[in-house]
Amino acid sequence: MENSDDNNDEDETEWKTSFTDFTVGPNPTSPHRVILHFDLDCFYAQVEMIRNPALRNVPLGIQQKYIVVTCNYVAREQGVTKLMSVVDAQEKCPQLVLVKGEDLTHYRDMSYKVTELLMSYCHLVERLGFDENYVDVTEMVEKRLTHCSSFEGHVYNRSGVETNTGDHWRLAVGSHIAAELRTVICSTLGLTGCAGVATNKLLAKLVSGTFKPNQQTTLLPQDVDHIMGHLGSLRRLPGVGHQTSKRLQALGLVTVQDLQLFPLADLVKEFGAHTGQRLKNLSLGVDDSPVVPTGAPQSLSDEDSFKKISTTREVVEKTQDLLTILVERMQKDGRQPHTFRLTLRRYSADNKWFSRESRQCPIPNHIGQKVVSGSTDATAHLVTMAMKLFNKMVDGSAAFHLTLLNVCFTNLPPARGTVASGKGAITSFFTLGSSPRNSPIPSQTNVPAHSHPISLTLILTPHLFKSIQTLFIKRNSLNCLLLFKTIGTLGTVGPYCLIQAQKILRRKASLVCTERRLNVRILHNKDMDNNKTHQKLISLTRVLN
Ligand code: TTP
Ligand code: MG
Repeated sequence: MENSDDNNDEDETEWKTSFTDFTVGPNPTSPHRVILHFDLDCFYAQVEMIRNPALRNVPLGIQQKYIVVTCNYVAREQGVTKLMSVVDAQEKCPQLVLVKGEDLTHYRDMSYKVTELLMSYCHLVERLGFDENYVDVTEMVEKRLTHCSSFEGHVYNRSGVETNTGDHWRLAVGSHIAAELRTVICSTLGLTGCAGVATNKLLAKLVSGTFKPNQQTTLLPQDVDHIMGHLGSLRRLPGVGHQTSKRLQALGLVTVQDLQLFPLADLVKEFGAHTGQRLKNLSLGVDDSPVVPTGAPQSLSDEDSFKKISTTREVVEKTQDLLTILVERMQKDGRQPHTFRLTLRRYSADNKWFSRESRQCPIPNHIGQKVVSGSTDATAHLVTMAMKLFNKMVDGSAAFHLTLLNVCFTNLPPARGTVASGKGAITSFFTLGSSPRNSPIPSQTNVPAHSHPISLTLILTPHLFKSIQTLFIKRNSLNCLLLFKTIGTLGTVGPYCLIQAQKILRRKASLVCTERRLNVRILHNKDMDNNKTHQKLISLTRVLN
């Protein structure tokens, strides 16, 4: 997804920048990497259609302010597009049903569920915005003993159904894994999406939307020149934003092909050695960047844009509204923030999108503690801090015109109980059960369409989390059992049920544990419905949910 200026996911982008300076997965310069890129279909619209199935068959648009940020595919067939103005969309499609999409809570929650689900199959998952994830499945591919003779889904620029896999068996296996993961996402969460399969992140992202919706495409190395040569505008290159493309344009470069042909030395002169080389590589489809597992966010923020705020009273009110929600999110997260940042955007006719200014200050310990404990006066203290920062940027006694305010908690400690692996790698999620190393992804045949998953979520106290974490570290059956006994300390289930639960869970389940929550997701099918133990498990989930 391309972030709009008004999109509140600043903290989302910071999820992926946390641990970029070390290599985690397989060697990123290897030509044998298999990278998947997933992009959900009309994401916000799908979430709304799950919340209200009556919206499934009507043209649906998600409205933020005066813009339809996305719409379902029924609306797209009638000419509505993403980022169309509401007026234009209604003109194109008078029956368009509009749902307000300014509150991101449901989208954010679903977005994390998708990432967590992918992480329960492969530890190398990197989030990109709300509805995209990269997954490095190189190791999973190597571990599959079968060399596929055909590809799942489309193969870019090739029409033959049975493309000979030849040297590309890894990509072919990757295409099967992509299809299986799309099936799991659909059967578990009810979401469809597209996937791209290629040898690096850039190419996987570029190829994934070739056929939409709910389809997937693999790119073979011999077609890299073709896809790069047909991109057209430089803005199609992930990583080339508005500012960079303006600088490239000043050098006379408009298309990706222009950049391919432009001398590297001249790029280096303009951008420096690192960025110059990176731009050149991007234009050629070369991308060595590793898939960096997503860690806990390093900041949490919220913002709102508006036509005009020009009085101090309005600033106080808006800041208070934003902080009330942000403090709630911070409290759920459980970590104590140490820095507070206020960002604003002044109206500027000529440079509408890039005139943000920020000031930040430390959060005194007693206020940080109030935030975490959910104390009611935390917001009031923070508003006072915000106004001090505001006064450093704006002279409230003179006329001013703001179009955006953003409040942000930064300098968050790493999630407690994180598991270190490799050179300082931290991941706050860890999985058991359907780990890719232990068990295959349920394929389309063993996750029938009528199957429906059971999920239960336990909110963990620090003590419970610590016990569970210890048990996760050594994955053996004794520890599985202990794990369920630990859950049993909640006093709701007897040991017999736990043993049975564990047996079932080992067959078809994934566990994802974060510092605050343990998610147990059980993929089950009709056969299991008659099973007595399974019934017990269902009642267990009801009690615990
Ligand atoms: P996209 O993946 O760009 O769009 P989409 O998932 O709605 O549709 P597609 O089937 O084409 O992938 O963006 C993901 C979500 O992000 C989208 O549902 C709404 C939101 N969004 C914004 O808030 N602002 C934006 O500028 C865009 C493009 C999307
Ligand atoms: Mg999408």
